[in-house]
Amino acid sequence: MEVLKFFSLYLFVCCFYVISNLNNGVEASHKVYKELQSESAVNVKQLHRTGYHFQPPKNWINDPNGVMHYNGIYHVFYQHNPKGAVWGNIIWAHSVSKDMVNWEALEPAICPSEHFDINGCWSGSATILPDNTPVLLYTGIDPQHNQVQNYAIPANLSDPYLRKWIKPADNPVAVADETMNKTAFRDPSTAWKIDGHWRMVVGSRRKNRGIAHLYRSRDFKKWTKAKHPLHSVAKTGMWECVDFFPVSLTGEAAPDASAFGPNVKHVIKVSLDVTRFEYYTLGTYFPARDKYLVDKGSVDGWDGLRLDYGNYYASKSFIDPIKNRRIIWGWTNESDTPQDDVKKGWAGIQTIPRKVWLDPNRKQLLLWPIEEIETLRTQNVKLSNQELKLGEHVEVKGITAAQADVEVTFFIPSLDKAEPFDPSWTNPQDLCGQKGSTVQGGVGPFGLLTLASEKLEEYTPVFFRLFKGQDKHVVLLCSDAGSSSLRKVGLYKPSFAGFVDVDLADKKKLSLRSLIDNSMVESFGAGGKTCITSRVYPTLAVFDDAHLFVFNNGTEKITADVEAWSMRKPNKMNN
Ligand code: DQQ
Repeated sequence: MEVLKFFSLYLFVCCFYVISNLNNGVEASHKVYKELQSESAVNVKQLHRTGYHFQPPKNWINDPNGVMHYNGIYHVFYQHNPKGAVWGNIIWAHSVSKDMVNWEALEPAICPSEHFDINGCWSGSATILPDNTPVLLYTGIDPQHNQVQNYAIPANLSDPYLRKWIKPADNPVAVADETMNKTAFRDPSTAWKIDGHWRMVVGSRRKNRGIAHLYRSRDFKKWTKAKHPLHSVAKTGMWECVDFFPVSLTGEAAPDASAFGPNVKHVIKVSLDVTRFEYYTLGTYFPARDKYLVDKGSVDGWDGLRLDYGNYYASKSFIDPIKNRRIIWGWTNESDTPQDDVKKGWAGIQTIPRKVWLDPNRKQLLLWPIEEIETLRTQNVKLSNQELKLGEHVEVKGITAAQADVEVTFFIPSLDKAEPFDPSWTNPQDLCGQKGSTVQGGVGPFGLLTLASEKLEEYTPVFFRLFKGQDKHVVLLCSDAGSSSLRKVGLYKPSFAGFVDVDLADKKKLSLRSLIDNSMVESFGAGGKTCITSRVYPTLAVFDDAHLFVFNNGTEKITADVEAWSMRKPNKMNN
C-alpha cells in the first residue's frame, strides 16, 4: 500500500511539473487544457448538474476567493474561466445574496488589465476595514509570470452590490524578494489588526517546505515581510489558500478576526498543492512575536485534521456579523476529473456554506451546513425505530432522492461484536477501501446508500463501521465512490473516509446527515465532527431513478430514526 501511495504521489508530482512547463513556466496548481479554452455549449440534459449548490450557468469555477458580508449582503468572489469549462483565463467572478441560498451573478469584480495582473487574477481574500470599507487582496500574475499581491477597493461604496472594483496604482503591494520563489507565492489571507499593525499571510514553499509568509502594514498599502513566517512545515510542499482565524473557547459565536488571548484558540488551514487536500491545526497565537504554536496533539502535516475528508479544497472562511458566526466555503477540486463536466460546458461546484466553531473537546473543529439551506426543504418523510438486521436495506420513499437532505440517528444496542482495531490502520481512506460497505462486519457497516439505482447497480454508500480499539472504540466514517457509477473509465472514485472522535461508552448512538444533490453527496458525521464530500457521476441513479436506502451489513442489529426532505431549487442561482 505504501509503495502504491508513493508511486501515485510520484506520478502526480511528475505530472504537476510537466503541466507547469506547459504553462509557460508558470507554477500553476491546476491542469491546463489549452485545446479546451473556448466557449463550449452547455448540454441541455445537464445530467449531473446540481440543483441547490452554488454554480454559475456555465464554464469552470474553482476557489471561493473572497467571501464576505457587507451591509446586509453576502458576497462570494470566485475563480472563474469565462471562456471554457477547464481551468484558465482566471478572473474574479462575483455573486451576491441575501441568504446564501439564492444568488445573483454580477459582472466580474477583477479581470486582468494591469502590469501587475495581466496574466491572471488568482485567489485571495476580503477584509472589512474598521471604517466599514471592504478591501480585496488577490494574487496577480505579472508579465514575467511572477505571482505578486495586489489590492482592489470598491469604486462606489453607495452601490449596495459593490459591482465595480478599482485597482489603485500603488499595486502590487507585496512582491517576492530574492530569497523567495516568485512563482510559488500566492493567495493572500484576510488581514487582521493588532496594535495598529495589519497582518496577512501569503502561501509559499521553499523547496519542499510549505510556508505561510507573514506581512505587516500600517496603512494596508505598504506591506513589509516579517523576518519569520507565521508558520512553516517541512515536506508539505506548496501551501495554497492559507486561512488563519480565531475560534472561541466558550461557545459557537465567532470571535473578531483580530482576537487573541485566553478566550480563543487559533486555526491555520492550508491547502496542500501536492495532495490537493487540506489540513488544519489548532494552536495559540502570540501577536507580540507573531508566533503560532501548534497545540500538543494537533498533527501538523499530511495526516492532520481535515475540514472535510473528501473532494474539498481551497476553502475560505469569513465572519457573518448578522448571526455572529464564522462560515466556511470549499470547492470540490475538479482538477482530477474534469472530463465529465467539461463536455457539458461546466465544471466545479462550491460546497454548501458551513458554520464552523470549536468542538467543546477543544481538539477539533465542528462544521455544519448553514441553517438557511433548510428553507429549501419541501416534502418530508420519517422512519422511526427502523430495525436493520444483517444484510438489510430499507428504502426511504416519498422524497426526491436525487436532491435531498437526510438526517439519521443510528442506535447501537451493544458494542460487543465490534471487530478488533489494528493500530497499523492509520489511514482511514485505505481502511475504507479495504472494508467497503459490502464487507460484513460486527458493528457496521451501517449507513445510507445515496444516489442508488433501484437494483443497486450504482450507489454511493455513506456509512459507519466500529472497531474495538485499545482504550476506546474507533469509529470510521466512509463515503465510498467506488460503486457510484457504472462508468469504468475516466472517473475518480475514491473511498473517502475519516475517523470520528466520539465516545460511545454512555450513549450508543451516532448521527449522520447527508446533503444529496445529483452529483454531490456532502455528509456530516456525529454533528459535524467528520465531514466528507463526494463528487459522483451515476448513469442510472439520476433524476427520478435515484433511490435512497438505509442499510446494515454488520451482525449487530441496528435501529435507525430517519428524517428526509426533498430539496427544491433556489429561486435564483446565478441565472
Ligand atoms: N487556485 C488559484 C491559486 C490557488 C489555487 C488559481 C488553489 O491562486 O493557489 O486559480 O486551487
